[in-house]
Amino acid sequence: MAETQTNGLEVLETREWLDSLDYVLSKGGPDRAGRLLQQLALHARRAAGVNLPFTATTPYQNTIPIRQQPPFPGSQEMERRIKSLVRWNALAMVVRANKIQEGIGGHISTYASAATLYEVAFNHFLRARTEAGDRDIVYFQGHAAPGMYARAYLEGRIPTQKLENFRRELKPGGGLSSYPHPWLMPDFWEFPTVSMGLGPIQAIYHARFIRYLENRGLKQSSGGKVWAFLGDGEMDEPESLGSITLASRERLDNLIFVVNCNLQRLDGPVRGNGKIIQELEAIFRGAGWNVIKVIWGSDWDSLIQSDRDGLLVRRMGEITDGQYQKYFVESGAYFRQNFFGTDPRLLKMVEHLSDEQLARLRLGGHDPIKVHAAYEGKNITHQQKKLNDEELRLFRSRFGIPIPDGELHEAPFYRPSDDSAEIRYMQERRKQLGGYLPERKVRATPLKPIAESHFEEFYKGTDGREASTTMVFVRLLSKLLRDPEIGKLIVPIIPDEARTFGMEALFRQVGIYSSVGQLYEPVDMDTLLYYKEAKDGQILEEGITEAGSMCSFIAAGTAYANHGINAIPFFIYYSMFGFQRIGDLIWAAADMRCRGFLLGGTAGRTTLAGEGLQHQDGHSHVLMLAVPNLLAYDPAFAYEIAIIIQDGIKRMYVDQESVFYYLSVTNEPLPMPEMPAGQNVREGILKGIYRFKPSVKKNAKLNAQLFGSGTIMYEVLKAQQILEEKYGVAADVWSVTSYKQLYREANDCERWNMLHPGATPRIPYVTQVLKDAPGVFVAASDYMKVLPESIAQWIPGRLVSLGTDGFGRSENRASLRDFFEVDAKHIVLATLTALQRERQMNQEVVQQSIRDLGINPEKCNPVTS
Ligand SMILES: Cc1ncc(C[n+]2csc(CCOP(=O)(O)OP(=O)(O)O)c2C)c(N)n1
Ligand SMILES: [Mg+2]
Repeated sequence: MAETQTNGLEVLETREWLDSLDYVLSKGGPDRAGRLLQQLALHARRAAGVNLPFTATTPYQNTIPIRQQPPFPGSQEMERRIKSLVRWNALAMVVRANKIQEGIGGHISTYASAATLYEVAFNHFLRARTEAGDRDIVYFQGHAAPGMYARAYLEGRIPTQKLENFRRELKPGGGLSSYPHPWLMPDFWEFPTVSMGLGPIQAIYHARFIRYLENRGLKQSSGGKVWAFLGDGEMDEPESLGSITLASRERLDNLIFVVNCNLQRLDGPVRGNGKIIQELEAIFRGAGWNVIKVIWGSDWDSLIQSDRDGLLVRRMGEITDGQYQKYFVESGAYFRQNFFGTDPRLLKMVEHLSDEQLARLRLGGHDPIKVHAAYEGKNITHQQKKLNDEELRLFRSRFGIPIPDGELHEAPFYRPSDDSAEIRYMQERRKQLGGYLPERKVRATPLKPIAESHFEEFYKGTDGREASTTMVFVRLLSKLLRDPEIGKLIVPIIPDEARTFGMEALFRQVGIYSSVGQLYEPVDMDTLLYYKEAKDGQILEEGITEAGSMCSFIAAGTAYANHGINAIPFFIYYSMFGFQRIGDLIWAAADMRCRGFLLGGTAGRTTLAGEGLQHQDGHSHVLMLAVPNLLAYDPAFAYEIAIIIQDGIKRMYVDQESVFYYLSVTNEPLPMPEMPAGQNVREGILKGIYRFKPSVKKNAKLNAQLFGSGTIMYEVLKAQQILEEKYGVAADVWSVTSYKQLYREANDCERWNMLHPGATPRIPYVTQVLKDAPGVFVAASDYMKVLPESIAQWIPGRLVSLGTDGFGRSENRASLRDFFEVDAKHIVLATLTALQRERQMNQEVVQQSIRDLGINPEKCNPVTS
């Protein structure tokens, strides 16, 4: 291409065409020119089959041409000085943190390369309050946190002491968290963005959720925008790009991604052999986004304007990112020779510039490449955390910070006085934009307690009729949806499994949210439960995206803070595709003090029949142990679900606790019993254990305590009967609704006792309730054995744990429970074995029981088979 362009005739021909186009442009404007070009392309294709190569990219130049640049609205000089102050203090924070404690860390270059992006936004765009009373929602790039702290310090919002304790949160008086963590800094950060990829996907779903709130009439104010500041390396995370079509499909013009293409990630260039800016442009344009590229700074303007034949822009487009990085660190002479030297005409374009000017051409300015060049270009690696005194001196001088050489070694912070021009300017700008950012506030007022009457029907049981716990949940949800107070606040979220969970009745009851309503006649229109989409629909039917659904859950579950709306999300999903699929988003939700209910549907390794290894979940409850502020329940009965959800709404929305819930629900239809009488049943359900069914056998010599959870409870109840009838063992059955709650509380007691040696020791709840329970202890659940074992040390006796360790199988429930050894016969055998170990039973009885129960002692071990 370049070669043919040097052919004189062609050059002339091209010129003529360009002149003609210029004429059309000047007479008819860009629209006319665009139509003409389309017609030309069509003509070339029809007449001679000319195939224009498909391209989603535009040339490697700024999207906004020089002519269309609006004038800069503020004082560039003042903003330059403020930026220098922010940059100095951000740098000093990291350098000081590392000087005081070697290796405490912190990123310098992320913020350094993005400072201009942030400062322009802070001074002119990011609104803490809009005229309509709305506000912008901002996802800050996690690794740029030092810049946000430094700015807040200059704004007078963070004292020097805290800045001093950056990354030293446990110091007296507290410090600043390394990255954005609402859990640790609940008045400052709103979004934990530092696990890369989670910010962009959450921003998309948040922007969509805002539209949902508006369309449903829950949010009055509008006009706020969602901003996400992102790294170019970060865009490789599947979460970053995986949901971008949602934004265009939903026409989310309230969403802005600012991708800082500094071409660099930690180890090296993001696309050494390619061009990340072009790659991202193609992806986003292809997905229907409006992409604005900012590549070259004003210094290049005159060169670009004189590039009549497009030689320069073509050359710019040829260079790989890796090579650009080389230019940033090389001399002007190298740049001249290597970049411009490929064509005498290019060389001519810059002959009026000295090598020095050429080098400066690439550095300085306000665009990301130049900011990046100014910092990184000095051979400072991306991971650098320490600077020597000479480097500090250079920075000090470049930023014009009045710190004498003698004090530089300490990298002191610097804040001009409140009445300095800089501080007054930045305060005034923020005032104009409605206040400071970031700032986290709880904007909703607590809900009033909800009516007990919604829950009462579930206390009575089903009178022998069979119902799965999923059906129970769905029934409860549909009742709550009708509540005059909280009904509208409920946000049901489903990734394409509503019919699996028997929720299709809700389609009709509350509708599926769609920003455009329903533009087609659904095929199932004539059925009662047709797929009804509506603009004010309440269900978020997300399609097959657990990650997207979780982002909706987070947007809804944090709306109490972000939007002053007590949205109550219920996200029901295939439990296997919960924590192990999107655990990091659950972790982020926890950090964000998100509220709401996660429901792991079709739960249980042996309860989900037929589906096999990749569907049967026997470990989500183990994984959920990890999330500090999550309450996890594995309920067996309808009334347990009612009590837990009732309490959850109270704790989260009335009492305003920063907790959220996980309930596993199953699809095995079973008769739901009535709630046993007794004061402590309700308490036991919430705390994790209560006696569900004592043995009818009085004064038995042999005793056992059986723990059951979820549907395995029914196997435990069968075992209770066999033990009583065939082996003379009086067994009490306990419902364990939450091993996690018991584990947490027992640890709490232990810890308190350790720290208070002289005081009366606290006794864990589980120990208290079992204190007079005689005999052996056997637990069975549809989860891994480690779950009951987590509380073994607080049981007044040795605990035998039966569980479902291993890979699932496609089979029916009975075979699965036999295979995993969690059915009634194995519970009986485990109990007899425990009794024998206590020397309360003869070995012969146990041996005989194996034959009687029909257990094959040589069967393979499910854990490894
Ligand atoms: C999910 C995840 N993986 C890895 C990291 C560790 N990490 C921190 S910064 C970084 C590189 C970031 O590069 P980029 O997104 O280009 O940001 P830049 O600092 O260049 O602005 C990595 C890999 C992380 N924070 N999150
Ligand atoms: Mg980068």
